[in-house]
Amino acid sequence: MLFGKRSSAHGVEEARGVEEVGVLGRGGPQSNITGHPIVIATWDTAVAANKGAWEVLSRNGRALDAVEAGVKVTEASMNCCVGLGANPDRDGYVTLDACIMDDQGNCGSVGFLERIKHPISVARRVMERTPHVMLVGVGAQQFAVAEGFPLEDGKLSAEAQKTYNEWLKKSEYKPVINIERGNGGHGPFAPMRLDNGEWNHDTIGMVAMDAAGNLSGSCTTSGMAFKMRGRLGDSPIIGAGLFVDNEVGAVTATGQGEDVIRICGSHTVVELMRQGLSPEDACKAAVERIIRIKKDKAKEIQVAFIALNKKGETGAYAIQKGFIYAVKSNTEDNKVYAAKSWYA
Ligand code: SD4
Repeated sequence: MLFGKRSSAHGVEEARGVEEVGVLGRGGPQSNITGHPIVIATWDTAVAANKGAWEVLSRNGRALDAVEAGVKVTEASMNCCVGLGANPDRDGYVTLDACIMDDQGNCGSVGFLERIKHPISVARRVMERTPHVMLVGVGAQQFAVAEGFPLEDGKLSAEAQKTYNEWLKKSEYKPVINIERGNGGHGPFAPMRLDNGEWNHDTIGMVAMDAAGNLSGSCTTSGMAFKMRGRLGDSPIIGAGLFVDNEVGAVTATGQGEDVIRICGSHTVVELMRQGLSPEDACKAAVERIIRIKKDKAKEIQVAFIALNKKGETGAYAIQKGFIYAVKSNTEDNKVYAAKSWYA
C-alpha cells in the first residue's frame, strides 16, 4: 500500500511540492516561513529538554542552537539514560555517543566518549572546527579537552552504581545458554525492560524548526545499558540516529540502535517524506522495514522514530507500545503524545 503510493504519479507530484519548498532552504537564502518554531523530542525527558530549546526558539534563535541547548538539559540532569549519570557498559564505564546536524548539511558526531559532560557540544565542535564528521574514543576525548571541556572524574553516579551492581548479580545467575537464546548469542546485553517494568531506553533525540523555517537536530545517549565495551549504536551515526534535510524534514530515532542502523533509519524516514509521505506514515514505513527484516524477533525490540517536516507537521511511530514524545510550539504546550505502534 505504502509502496504503491510512493511510486504513483500522485507521489511524484507531492515530491515536487517538497522540492519547491526546498528552494528556500539549504544552500539558498534563508526561508521566509515565519512564526513556525517547533521542537519535538523523544521520551518523557523531552518535556524539560523542549523547554530549554524553546528559550532559544521563542527568541527567534537558530534551530541549531535550540537543539544543542535542549538536549544539554538532559545531559546535565541526573538520569539513567543520557550523560555521565547514566548506566554504564558491561565493564562499568559510561560511554557517550552524540551527533548534531544543521540546515546546511553540516554535521558532527562523537562516539565512545568518556568523562565529558556534554557530548552534544563536542559533536558541534567537531562539526564546526574540524574537517571531519566523527571522532571517537580517546581521540574524541583529547579533542574535547583541547577545546576546553573539563575532564570529569569518571565515577558512576550512585544510582548507576546501584543498577550496575544489581545487573552484575543477575548476569552471574543467568545461565549462558538462556542469555544466548534471548540475545542471539551476543552475550549479556541490557535487559529490554528495567526492573520497574519500564522500557530500558537510553536516548534523547530532538528535531526543531526555527522561526526562519530552518531545521536542525540532535541526539545524545549513553547507549544501551550494559552494552559491550566499544559498542556504538545508531545515535552518533548521521543517517541512522539523526538526519536533517532542510528541503524536506528532520528525523531522529531511539531504541535498539543496531536495528536502526540496519535500515539507515532516520535518513530513510526523511527520504520517505521527500516522496510525499506524512511524518507519521514515513516513520511507520521505516518501522515496517525493520519488522520485515527482523520477523518474529521484532517482538523483542523497540525502535521508534519522530519526524518533523518542512511544513511543521510532526509524527512518530514505534515497534512497541509505550513510546512517548513531546511537542512544543506556539500552539502546543509541550504536550506529550503516545506514538502509534506496530504491536498493540
Ligand atoms: C542506542 N539508540 O545506543 C540508542 C539507545 C536508545 O532507547 O535509544 N534507547 O542504540
